[in-house]
Amino acid sequence: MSGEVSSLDFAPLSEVSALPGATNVGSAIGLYARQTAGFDERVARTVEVLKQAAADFGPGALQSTSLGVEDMVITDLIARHGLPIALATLDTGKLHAETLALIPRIHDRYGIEVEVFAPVREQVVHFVRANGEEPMYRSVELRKACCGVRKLEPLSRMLAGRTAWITGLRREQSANRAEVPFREDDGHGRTKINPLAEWSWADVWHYVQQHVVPYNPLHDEFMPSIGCAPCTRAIAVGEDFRAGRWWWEDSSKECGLHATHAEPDSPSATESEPEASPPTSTSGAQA
Ligand code: ADX
Ligand code: SF4
Repeated sequence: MSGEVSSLDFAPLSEVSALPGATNVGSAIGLYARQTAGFDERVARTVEVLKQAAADFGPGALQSTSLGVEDMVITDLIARHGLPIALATLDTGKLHAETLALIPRIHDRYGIEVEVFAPVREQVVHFVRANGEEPMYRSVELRKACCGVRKLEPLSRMLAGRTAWITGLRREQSANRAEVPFREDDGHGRTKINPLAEWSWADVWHYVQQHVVPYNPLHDEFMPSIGCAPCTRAIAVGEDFRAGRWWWEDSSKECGLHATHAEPDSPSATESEPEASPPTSTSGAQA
């Protein structure tokens, strides 16, 4: 599992998964963990970015964790280096049980509380009454409206009083994210810090293996990018990293949390729209 394999830096997920030596099928570590050239330097730069965030923003800095594997790596680094950075997550009400189970696991492992921000109940009730429980499949506008109620509104409360937020964005994740810097203006008066910007998928899993970082078991089921349950499926061989997110859409596949990296597409909607053909999930496909 170790050994320097420099040509694999930033390889697409499909190539990484196809490598000889990917023995432990069914384990994301077995499939993806590789030590590639410059790994230790990338870790060192990430630690510097996190330390600088703590120094520059103090209690104004917050780790925004989706509880996905990248965020678990960042949490491990925060804990390992004793950085005074708080953690918070957005519980949309549509997350997998496996995702939510990481909140107590983080506490058990690191002694850190994750503050949970949920949508406003009345807004959800109103939205569901107007549009149904799963309107996201009917149009991009309705999907974004759901993200608005379940993610963006709680995000604004989560970030209130904060000056910087730390995310797990990586350049390799999608074309939209190819330019992600270590630090940027989030367009709403805060600094967004992306300490894993230059990490590859192999780096992430190598770190998880090295440090036995707890992670969502859904990653072992070919879900590299995990969001809400109705909007996430497993990916198939050769598919992009984010192919399992909003897979029925031909859109920039962003929910608005990271608007600066999304294409400028459609606005929100709150009322019902005509039904389109239902999506078919390839859930369970093998990567
Ligand atoms: S998303 O915009 O498509 O949902 P993605 O799942 O790739 O984003 O996650 C990118 C980063 O956004 C995560 O590393 C995390 O910092 C933040 N993020 C995404 N979802 C959440 C969430 N539910 N709670 C807190 N932060 C989140
Ligand atoms: Fe709603 Fe799906 Fe957006 Fe989650 S990802 S808030 S379920 S549309």
